[in-house]
Amino acid sequence: VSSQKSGRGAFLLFEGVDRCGKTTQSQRLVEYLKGKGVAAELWRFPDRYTAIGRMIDSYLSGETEADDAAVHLLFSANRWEKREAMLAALHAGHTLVVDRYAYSGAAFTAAKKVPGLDLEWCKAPDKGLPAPDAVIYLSMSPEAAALRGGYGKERYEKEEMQKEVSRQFALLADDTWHTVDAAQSVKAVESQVQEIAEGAVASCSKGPPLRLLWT
Ligand code: 2DT
Repeated sequence: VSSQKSGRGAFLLFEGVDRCGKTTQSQRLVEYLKGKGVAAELWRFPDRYTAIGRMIDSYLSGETEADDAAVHLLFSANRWEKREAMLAALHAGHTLVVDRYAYSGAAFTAAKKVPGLDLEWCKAPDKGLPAPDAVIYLSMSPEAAALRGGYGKERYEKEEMQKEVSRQFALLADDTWHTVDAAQSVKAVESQVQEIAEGAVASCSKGPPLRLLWT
């Protein structure tokens, strides 16, 4: 795989419950792609370093309280504020390996079961964002994930919440999804991830138009 000038980079997205290995696998994939001569960058959402991202960070850490709908819209705005930079990078031929995106956005808020904030409501603000070329869903039961050294102290890191999140993720699976069993060894997961990524990078080098999310 090599990025051809006429094509574009691939948008590769990792999703999954907390502690499924997304962060490790996304870092390893970037290193692997770079080693193959692919211009690859690691991105993650929420991006906690913008003004909106700092509000999200303060909410997740439990430092501040906020209305669930308002917080949902902040997470979405945090993606919209990165839209132009994402498009520029992809069109410049850079492959983006992204750790969480709008699927986490919809799954986590819908998992709260707030009246009115159903899955369709949760998806609406992200409609029209750049859509991933491939979603790599690292599938793992919340029980197994919890055994991996336990959850941290952030707001959503509780087994009950994670169970509901994984139910919501299942409702979001679409034709870009590749489910990888995250309970396998790091190496086994890694090689499946590499195969999916190489396929997407190769087809994006032919320059297919980027799709718009949920439209
Ligand atoms: P990290 O642990 O990966 O930093 O995620 N989340 C994330 C949402 O509720 N909505 C979103 O749109 C996104 C991207 C998932 C921090 C937590 O934020 C949740 C876990």
